[in-house]
Amino acid sequence: MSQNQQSASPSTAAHGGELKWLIASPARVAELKQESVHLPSWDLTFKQLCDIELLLNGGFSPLDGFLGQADYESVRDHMRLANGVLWPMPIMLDVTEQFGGTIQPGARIALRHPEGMVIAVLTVGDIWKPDFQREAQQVFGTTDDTHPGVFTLFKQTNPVYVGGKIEGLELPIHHSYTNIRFTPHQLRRAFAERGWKKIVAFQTRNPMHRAHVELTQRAAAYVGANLLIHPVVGQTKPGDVDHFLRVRCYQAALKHYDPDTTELSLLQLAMRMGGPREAVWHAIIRKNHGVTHFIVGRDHAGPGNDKNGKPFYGPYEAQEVLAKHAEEIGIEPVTFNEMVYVKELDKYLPRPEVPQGMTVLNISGTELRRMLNDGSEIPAWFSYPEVIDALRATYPPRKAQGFTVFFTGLPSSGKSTIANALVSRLMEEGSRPVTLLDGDLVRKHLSSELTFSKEHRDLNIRRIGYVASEITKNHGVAICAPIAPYAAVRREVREMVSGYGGFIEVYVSTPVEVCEQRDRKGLYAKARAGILKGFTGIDDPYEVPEHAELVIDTSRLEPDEAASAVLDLLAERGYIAKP
Ligand code: PPS
Repeated sequence: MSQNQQSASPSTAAHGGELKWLIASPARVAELKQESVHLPSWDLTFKQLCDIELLLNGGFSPLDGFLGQADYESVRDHMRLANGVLWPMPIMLDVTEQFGGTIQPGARIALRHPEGMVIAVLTVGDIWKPDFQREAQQVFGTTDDTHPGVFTLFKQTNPVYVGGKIEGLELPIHHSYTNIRFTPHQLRRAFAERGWKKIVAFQTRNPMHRAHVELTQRAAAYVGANLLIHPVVGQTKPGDVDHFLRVRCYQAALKHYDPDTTELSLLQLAMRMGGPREAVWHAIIRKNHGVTHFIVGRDHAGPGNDKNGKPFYGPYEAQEVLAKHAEEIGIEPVTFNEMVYVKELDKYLPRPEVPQGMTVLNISGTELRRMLNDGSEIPAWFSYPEVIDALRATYPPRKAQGFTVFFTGLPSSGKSTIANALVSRLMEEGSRPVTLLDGDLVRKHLSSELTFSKEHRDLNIRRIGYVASEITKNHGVAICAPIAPYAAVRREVREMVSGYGGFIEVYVSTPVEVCEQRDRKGLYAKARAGILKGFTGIDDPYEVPEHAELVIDTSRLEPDEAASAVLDLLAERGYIAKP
């Protein structure tokens, strides 16, 4: 495929507008480089990098920068820009109060890749403090932070929004799969060169198995179109398998398509898991990439269930909302029924077409995870050998996976003592290398400059989570034992780790009176005397875990018994052999 960035395709972008390309001319880039030396810099987060890539390459056409306040409010409340153009997702640059305080409308900011390159220069239009509760309610229809989009908004988004036009210097650099990351302009050009007029796109964030291949082939045949497999490899749902494994699966699945009619391209999108609104957004993005049809399944971009176990959106809501706006976008949605394997016929059929009395076989995502975890055989009707091999290489059975045991509890609750006992027992067991990340040890070696403010405690826990996730990814054992008093950052750590292996949260629930009586370091006494301020359990809060895998009260259990309880749970879950 041609790497030329400029579009040769006559087809218009979503809503009939022009397809944007916000990278400046070489002469202007040289000027911007000079100018940016003197500008305030903002280091883009991963999510912002995903957003800016699609702004710059035209994937987010008609946007030509981050939304200003009027556009933001209009998008939030009406799914439209202030000029009435359909646009469902607020895209702003979120910055800290400190940074926001240093800039004014009209200022120019150098937006930098974490590796230091200036990606774009932003001319500040508006700066404002958004109402996150309202945004969550309007955009996601809920303020329940079990919803990943709401969680990101409440807990991981900076409090100040900046809007304004951007001038691009270069697209964010990628080091993986660079030969299958095509911009909207490149894809359109390729489609035009190949004479493809009708193209149906398939969005996914999961590995592809036979059912997906059958479904996409059927959809393409049904509308008489070529096929674009367009998986998201930016930010997806927390706990998803990493994109390396997924792309290996896509490449393996691709062998079962006709290369003359099918294209694979990766999309660096930061998903919000916003269900119906997200489906509309995905369709606009796909239209911008030159496709004419878009496959939308059941529960498209679904965030899962709310805190009461009920789905956030109806199963067909995304299809319904997209159908209403499809014409305006200029794309045809292709809805489909679930494809299932019919045993007697040895083939896949849409569920409603299965002849009566025949046996339908299906393996859900959860079931597949279980089969990989316990090493059971995955039937050939379900997937392709190369896909199964790729999955097995990353997801060995649990007995060979890494895991993290994360103790949390009040000071002197017994976390370190149990953690130390557990480390010894796991070293005796000997199946994997074991690393202890005890609260005091981490503060000495990794976090010596941090205080006990909320911000610093969160940073401390994120560091522990990061190290634990790396250890888990490399099939080792991380035993963490910080206080970790705040629920939100504990959840972040769970999400960081659980994509790579096991995560066992152990709440050491020893009552505060018992902890205070023990007072092994004399810190409770200091806190009571007012010498030590902000001490957890005395004048700083401890948010009790609601979803811990295990609760241990050391006023009732000896350390060795407590360690045994953890080992029993690890054995029950298949991570270690039964003691
Ligand atoms: S946190 O909140 O998770 O970052 O805390 P952590 O790093 O685990 O704390 C390690 C030990 O620091 C001692 N210490 C305090 N704890 C709580 N609040 C305040 N203000 C404080 N100042 C010092 C405390 O003894 C912690 O160790 P443990 O093992 O929990 O007693």
